[in-house]
Amino acid sequence: MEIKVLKNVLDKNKDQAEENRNLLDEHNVKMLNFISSPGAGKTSLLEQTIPELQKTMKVAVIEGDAYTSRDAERLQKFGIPIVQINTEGACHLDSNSIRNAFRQLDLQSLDVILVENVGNLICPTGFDLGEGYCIAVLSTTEGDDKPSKYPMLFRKAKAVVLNKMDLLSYTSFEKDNFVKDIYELNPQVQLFETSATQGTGTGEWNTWLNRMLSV
Ligand SMILES: Nc1nc2c(ncn2[C@@H]2O[C@H](COP(=O)(O)OP(=O)(O)O)[C@@H](O)[C@H]2O)c(=O)[nH]1
Ligand SMILES: [Mg+2]
Repeated sequence: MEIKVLKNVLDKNKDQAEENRNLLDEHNVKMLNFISSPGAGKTSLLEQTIPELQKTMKVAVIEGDAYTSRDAERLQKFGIPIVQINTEGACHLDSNSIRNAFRQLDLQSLDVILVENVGNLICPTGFDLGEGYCIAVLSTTEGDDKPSKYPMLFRKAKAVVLNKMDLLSYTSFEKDNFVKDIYELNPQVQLFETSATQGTGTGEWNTWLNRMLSV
């Protein structure tokens, strides 16, 4: 019985995600779902990404957070539409909350929606939002074993951004192990190394992203 209930939840989510995807296609809007553990650097990466995308595209953000609007406040400086979703403790966004967020946006006027999911390496991965691609962010301070411990995310990601490269030498993070595990899980993945606070490595990331969103 319990299994049936869970399946229903996931089926319902999947159906709404497909509707979201169709709606985005109709309006020619691309959507990316940024997933990481809390503090890996999603918002910091968005702070490096939005001004570059803004040069050629109309960007909006959907911010997922358990309780606060702090990340949305950090992004206000870019003057773009931002919709905050507070999950009231839930550990992931779902496709219905994204559909509700769309109602606050003028999809016709947009080119790309960046979704910052709730910080968590497991739950957001099971809930399709209707995004085109999912982007995984991992930081060097979290340990090189995380891809093999949380394979679902790293299998599904179109790109993995290894952030906090400026701290690499202060950690025991073995980059070779990380790279080997990532490519074993996902041979097609795009891999980037950044320091989002220092703005290093973000040029390659932005170039790839711009190209990917322009096709
Ligand atoms: N040293 C360093 N700190 C970073 C980097 N990226 C983010 N941080 C810091 O890590 C903390 C969490 O970053 P944030 O972007 O809020 O992570 P989020 O929870 O994934 O959105 C903040 O204090 C950031 O300033 C980085 O590349 N290097
Ligand atoms: Mg954040």
